[in-house]
Amino acid sequence: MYDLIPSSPEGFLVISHIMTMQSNGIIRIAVQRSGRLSEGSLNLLRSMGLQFETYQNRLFTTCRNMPVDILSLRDDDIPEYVQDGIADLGIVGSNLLDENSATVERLLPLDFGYCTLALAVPEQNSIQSVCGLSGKKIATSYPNTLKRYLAQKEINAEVIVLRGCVEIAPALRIADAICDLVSTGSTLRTNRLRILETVSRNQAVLIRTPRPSPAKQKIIGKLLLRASGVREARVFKYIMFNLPARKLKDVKTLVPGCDSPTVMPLADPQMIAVHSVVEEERFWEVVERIKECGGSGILVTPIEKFIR
Ligand code: PRT
Ligand code: ZN
Repeated sequence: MYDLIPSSPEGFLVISHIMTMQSNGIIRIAVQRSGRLSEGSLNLLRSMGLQFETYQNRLFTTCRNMPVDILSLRDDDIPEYVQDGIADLGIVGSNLLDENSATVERLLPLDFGYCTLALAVPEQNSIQSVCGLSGKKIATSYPNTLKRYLAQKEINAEVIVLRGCVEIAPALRIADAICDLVSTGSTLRTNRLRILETVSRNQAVLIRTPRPSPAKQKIIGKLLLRASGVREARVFKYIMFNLPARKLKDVKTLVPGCDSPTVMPLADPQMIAVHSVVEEERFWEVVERIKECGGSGILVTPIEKFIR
């Protein structure tokens, strides 16, 4: 028996449907059915080479080319489904994992669904730091995470739990401050709120059930390699440039590549061509250093897949 309590009636429906299915070694991946992580999750699975169709309101999709089923669920249900082995893998926001006590293994951050969980107060409010929240009311949908944070900072505030529309709580005088997810910041601006402090930085994460069978673990291992390949391809760019040969030692540490950069001779014996990969976030810093070392003809291309 599962001790799972799904957060929606639909959850019961999914469980009963799955319980009637034969356990046939097929890997089940749970993704958000309709929300901010849906498109990113399906794009990732397609980039991993999985071929499938998606139709609205379908709970299951079977992949054509791999022993994989995709379950489309409410995001809140995914951690428990994965914990209890109803799904073998899942994609959810790390904010949900921090909030939820489900026991799952975090396999890989996925580089989409970026947001922060932030404390915010009305623009005109005189509170300037989190210490000013002592004795105040804070509205949030993330009470566990917030309580942990407040305990860590030794702030004694009252936590008001709201399931939605947290941003209007100060205007309704339900709370003095809010603790909510922020991505573009436009909701805060519209409601004339300003960020006081970031509680956590979040993104979508690939999670795994704690005890997959050895047969399933083999397929999960393959899927993980593919997911890492897709992620690394997003994080890295392929870079090519010409360089005075004598400067190679200066540049080598900047663009180490997988093991070592590829170096090729040019018609001019004083010059070489260097090919390597560079992380997107270090990109401009690296290009500036290459230029300082006399690098020229710097070409950068996206990477389709990158397996280390
Ligand atoms: O129906 P279901 O339960 O599946 O979906 P949901 O409505 O609970 O979740 P959804 O789709 O809103 O969010 C799913 C996940 O996306 C979250 O758990 C986060 O990991 C991630 N994510 C990324 C966000 C945001 N960005 C985000 N901005 N989740 C919610 N928001 C909300 C936020 O709560 C606030 O209301 O968007 C508003 C702020 O957005 P900005 O752009 O105005 O700052
Ligand atoms: Zn949800």
